[in-house]
Amino acid sequence: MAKTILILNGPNLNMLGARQPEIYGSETLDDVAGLCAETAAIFGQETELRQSNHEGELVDWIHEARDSFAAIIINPGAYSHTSVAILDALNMFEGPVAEVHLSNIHAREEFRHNSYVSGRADAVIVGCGPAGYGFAVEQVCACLSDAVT
Ligand code: CA2
Repeated sequence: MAKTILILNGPNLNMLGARQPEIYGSETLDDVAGLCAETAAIFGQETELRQSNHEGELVDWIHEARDSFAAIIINPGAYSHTSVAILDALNMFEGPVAEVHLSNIHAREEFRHNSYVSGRADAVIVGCGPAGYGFAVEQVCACLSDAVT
């Protein structure tokens, strides 16, 4: 049976749609979950979206993904710029990894320009808003179908 694509979201992303719509848009994380599920269905895949405000919980979920999920899409939020722990966990995962940022982190404050996670990601999508998650699903589905052909 095909494994699911795990979509992880870091701190404060549960507030999506409720605050700072000028930066992050007005769609909610539930809307993002719907977009991802619909996009994955086109490719015969399924998605599961999770969000945590805790670095260790994200690390635990990445460990879980090693046996239980086909690919990881991750918006690590502010942990992108600080977390070697999340990078180390992703380096232990063997499937495709795509990193998503709603905003263009390169056009924002300098401290947002580096993402540790980008060192492991197979694809990085920034500045496309919630649509970026859909692009990431398309990308990992393409990687997964390449892997079986
Ligand atoms: O652009 C992105 O997706 C970020 O990962 C979002 C993070 C930020 O720290 C990164 O530099 C870039 C912040 C997530 C905060 O999410 C909110 C959503 C709605 C309202 C307030 C915060």
